[in-house]
Amino acid sequence: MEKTWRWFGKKDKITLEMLRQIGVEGIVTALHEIPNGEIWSEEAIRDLQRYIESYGLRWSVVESLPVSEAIKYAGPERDELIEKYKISLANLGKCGVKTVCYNFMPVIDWIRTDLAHPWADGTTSLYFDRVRFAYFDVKILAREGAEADYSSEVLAKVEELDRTITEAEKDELIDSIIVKTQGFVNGNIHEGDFDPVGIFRRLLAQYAGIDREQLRENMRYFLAAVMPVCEEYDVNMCVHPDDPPFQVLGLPRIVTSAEDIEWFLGAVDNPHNGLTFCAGSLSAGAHNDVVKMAERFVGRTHFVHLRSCDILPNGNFIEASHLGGRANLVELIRIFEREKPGLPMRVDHGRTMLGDEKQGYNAGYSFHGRMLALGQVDGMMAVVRNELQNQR
Ligand code: DNO
Repeated sequence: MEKTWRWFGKKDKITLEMLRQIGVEGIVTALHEIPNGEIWSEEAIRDLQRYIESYGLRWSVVESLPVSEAIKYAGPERDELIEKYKISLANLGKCGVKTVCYNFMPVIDWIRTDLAHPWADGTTSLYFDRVRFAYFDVKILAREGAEADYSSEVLAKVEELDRTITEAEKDELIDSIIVKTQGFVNGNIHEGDFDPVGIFRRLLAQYAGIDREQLRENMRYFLAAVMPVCEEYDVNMCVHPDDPPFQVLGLPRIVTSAEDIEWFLGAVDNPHNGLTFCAGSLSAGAHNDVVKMAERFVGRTHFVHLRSCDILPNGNFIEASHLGGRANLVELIRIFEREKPGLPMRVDHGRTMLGDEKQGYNAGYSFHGRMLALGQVDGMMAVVRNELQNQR
């Protein structure tokens, strides 16, 4: 697989010079400064591409070309936004950037409740705590009917937490769930936004009455509309699975399981309609057998995120070592190296360690932690390639 790295553009403290030194071959990035829904011009794409190439690297994958909310909930401006999306795709294709990652998660992209969960060795990682998440939903967001989505056991713990939680802890929870994890991935809420909870409530309201079936239909509509451009310019679209892979906050999530993936691949059955195989997101769902899913969907996988989660007995999940957890990266690498050796792969997230915590990196996107993970993955890939050679 091609070793790629998510880089957040010229303002990223982690420079292309540093990445070249640690063996990165391809860059995963986006035109982060262009607002969601606006056209990516050929000139702007070429400008960033030339910059990347001047370091001896290539722009391998776009993550993400964001799909605007109105496309997801089928607002009146949907067709106009899709036309713009098609122009951006064509411009990327003309420049030779042909793998485009996006997601179809309503309102909120990936979700964690704790961005610095301590490990015994002094490092920290990302974490999802079911009770704290329910607390956010029931007590902070105060979403109508939220209680119905949680067990009585979880609700009892929410009440318990309510007796001890401080205002500062509440703010931190809001920051973790809807601010710090969202802005830098071109999400709906950004650091410094006034009243993020109010913005969030307004966004949720746009999805009133939209259930799984309707969201699926909107995804099918979007994919069918962009496929002709993908065919013309040989661009591969690859949807990122929902993270975590289950329903949240009363919103439908439709890329959570093997059945969901089968559905969207079949709904628009075109090889350009594919998947970002995010082992981390998928492994956070107890219903997902990640290795089996890789075997089943490798043919339509255009991009891979290597990361692994552990699900704890209380249902919380933690981002595990890239060498451990439920995802079984060794087996995944065996499948991808055998079936599609050229696939772009990036290590996804890493521990915060060795001073990363002082750098203000985007949540999950440390330097040392990701470098360690890349070293581990690089080693696994070398062993797997050796196995494959010996079999020939
Ligand atoms: C989080 C990322 C996601 C991903 C988007 C793709 O770390 O994996 O935010 O980039 O969902 O559109």
